[in-house]
Amino acid sequence: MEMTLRWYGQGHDTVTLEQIRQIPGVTGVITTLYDKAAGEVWSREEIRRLVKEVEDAGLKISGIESVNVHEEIKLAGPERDKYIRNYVETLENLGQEGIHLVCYNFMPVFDWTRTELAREREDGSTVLAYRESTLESLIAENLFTFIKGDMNGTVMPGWEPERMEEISGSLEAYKGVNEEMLFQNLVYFLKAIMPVCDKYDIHMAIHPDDPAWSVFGLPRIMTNKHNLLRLLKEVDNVHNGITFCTGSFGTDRANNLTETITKLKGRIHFAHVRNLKFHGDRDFEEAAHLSSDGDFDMYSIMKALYETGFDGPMRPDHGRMIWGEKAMPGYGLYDRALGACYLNGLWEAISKENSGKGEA
Ligand code: DNO
Repeated sequence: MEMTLRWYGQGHDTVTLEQIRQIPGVTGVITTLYDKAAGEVWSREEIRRLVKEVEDAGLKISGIESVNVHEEIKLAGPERDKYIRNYVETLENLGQEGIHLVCYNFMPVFDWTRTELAREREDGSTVLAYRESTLESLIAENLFTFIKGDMNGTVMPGWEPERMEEISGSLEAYKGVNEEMLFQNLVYFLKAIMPVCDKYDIHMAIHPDDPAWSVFGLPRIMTNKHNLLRLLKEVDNVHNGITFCTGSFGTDRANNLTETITKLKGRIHFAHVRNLKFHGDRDFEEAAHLSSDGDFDMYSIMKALYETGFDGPMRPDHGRMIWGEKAMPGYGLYDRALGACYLNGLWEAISKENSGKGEA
């Protein structure tokens, strides 16, 4: 396992590479070319510049999150093959620059969805939260306006103003697209990109839908163990894998995290590990990483990853906003640094127990 932190790039992130370098045990970043629109080709020069910037700071790029998938591909629109060719070209360029992990999602229109970005907790920290009844009281076009005041001046992934401007048209385009159609479009996409992934040994790692159910009536498919396993089987290539995100997959309390990790053995290429605190079904907030602060048993999650031989990058996921920090909600430095240390501590203990060196 390699501990990493997500970094949005200079000019987009309030956190610097120098700060990340000082978190003990963090050796890599998960990053992206944040200005790229879905469907645009990433050139070798742009990728090389990013690699150099990260390496000059004493870190490495452990993977890309995300290379976004154009809606035409998700919709099987008339231009899907053109956008797949662009995606393949980007993968080719990433492969040539030594990058072997790409996280992406296949959620229509919206990426991850929350109804609050700064819910205040008892200790004064703020967290992201989701309440289904709030979502149901809003129309999709208004969600962005509802939450944007709490973005601390940042542009959040999946909530880019340009994307929001097109929202009505995008929602309209999905009328008549059901989950099976979306699933088949994902399979088509994966089959088309597997040859370039094989050539450069690029692990594709799909992110589960967040939350793990349909929002605003849009189809969502990466929501449960059955669908994840079905996808792995339909495109049975080790380069077709999963980003196991506990905080997304775990939003549905029927999803058993440790059992699913065990079933996905060998196909989890990237792990996002965080905790949730539930106030009811479909009503939760993002807690600190520590087990006692939320409802997940983080020790068991880490143990399941360890026992299945997980050896990819892991990152602490959304953190609380603490100590007066002003950053992109979920992506401040302080609480994610605490999360990285805690997860590294669990991992050290589990490794030592398993190598018989655990006794004091
Ligand atoms: C939110 C993230 C997602 C994730 C994408 C992957 O904080 O977990 O935006 O990066 O869904 O493509």
